[in-house]
Amino acid sequence: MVGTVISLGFLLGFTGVASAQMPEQTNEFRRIEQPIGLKTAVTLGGLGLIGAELWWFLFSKTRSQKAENTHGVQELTINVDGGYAPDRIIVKSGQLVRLNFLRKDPSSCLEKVLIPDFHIAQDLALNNITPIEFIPEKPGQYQFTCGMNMFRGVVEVQ
Ligand SMILES: [Cu+2]
Repeated sequence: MVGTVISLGFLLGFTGVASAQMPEQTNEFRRIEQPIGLKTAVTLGGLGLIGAELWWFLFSKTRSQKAENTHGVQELTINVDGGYAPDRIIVKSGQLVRLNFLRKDPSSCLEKVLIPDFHIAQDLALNNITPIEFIPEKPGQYQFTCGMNMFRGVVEVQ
């Protein structure tokens, strides 16, 4: 669904820019001059959509979230469904972290999660929560990945 909206946005974006510029490039189109305001609006609209597009691909997929601290445990649920959401987890050093991996994706790609820096390699049960605990001693960025290193997330220790 989201993918469809994105590609539609792309299409509209490029068509918008292309059609707005066409009258300047070919003689046959000169006669049906559109008001400059409309051309500008269409061009800007197109560029805006392309911009939104880029933003989506570059930034929106990184969803960062701070782990909730309850009774000395920094806890957070991570949805495992075509990737990890959130995929940037912010925690404090020197305190137990519990990441609750809720795996909804049946693909074997995501059946395992690895956090090499903490020597963790854990199988995730489908449609279940698998808690993973560790204590990050030093601030830094610690990557976690699926078994094949295709999907990634980061634990940012502050
Ligand atoms: Cu994988």
